[in-house]
Amino acid sequence: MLTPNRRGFLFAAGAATLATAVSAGPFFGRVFADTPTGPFELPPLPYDPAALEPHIDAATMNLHHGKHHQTYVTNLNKALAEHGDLAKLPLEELLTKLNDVPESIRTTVRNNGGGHANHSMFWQIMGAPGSAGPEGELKDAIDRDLGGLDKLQTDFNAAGGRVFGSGWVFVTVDKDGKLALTSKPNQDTPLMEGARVLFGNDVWEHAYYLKYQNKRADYLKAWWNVVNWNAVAERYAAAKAGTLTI
Ligand code: MN3
Repeated sequence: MLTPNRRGFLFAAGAATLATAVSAGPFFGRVFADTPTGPFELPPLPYDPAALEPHIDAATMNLHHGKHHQTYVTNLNKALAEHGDLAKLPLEELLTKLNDVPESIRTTVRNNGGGHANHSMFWQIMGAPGSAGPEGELKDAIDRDLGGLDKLQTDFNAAGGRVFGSGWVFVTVDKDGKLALTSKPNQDTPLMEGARVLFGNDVWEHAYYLKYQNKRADYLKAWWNVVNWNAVAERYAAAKAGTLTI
């Protein structure tokens, strides 16, 4: 039998679930009363799941966002359910304090917190094909620090090809606007070193396998068609202003 307290909790969680359902519609069916619904939440995709076709298919986007990313959020919230002090931290701060996270949940927080940060960035920096290339200060920085867009794409794709197993390729940006190329295994992110991510690409098989099967190089090449350079430029400006988070 449920205790009154437990019942009270379930009622409160139910109300929260209803509120979530109103704002996030399609995710309603995956929220359960005894699963914490916060503090971290799945951000909605900023475009239709089919918007990136033909380069990234809608089925991949639906699974990737609605299942994979949702699972990182759910597991992160579960791990932090009894660690209110850590749950209060902004994600980018939590990820720089992994050494302060209890050993019993540290790997879970690293993998799922990293996964939440990486994917939140990833949806934001993509968009419908046809974005104009980098312009202005962003273009200047790419020319200065990464040898221009053609060389960046060649080097970035090569780095993505070298990731053994699952991981990410990133371009980081510092407060002076300086850019650098790096890659990370699993769901690790430069945020864990206190750095900031300008943009990055997911080279886990779940990001491309439905459409590209084992041809990761084809996915890496096609992905540039859906980079939203306006969104990247906004992140670049935020980094220089010191306001870029995840
Ligand atoms: Mn992914």
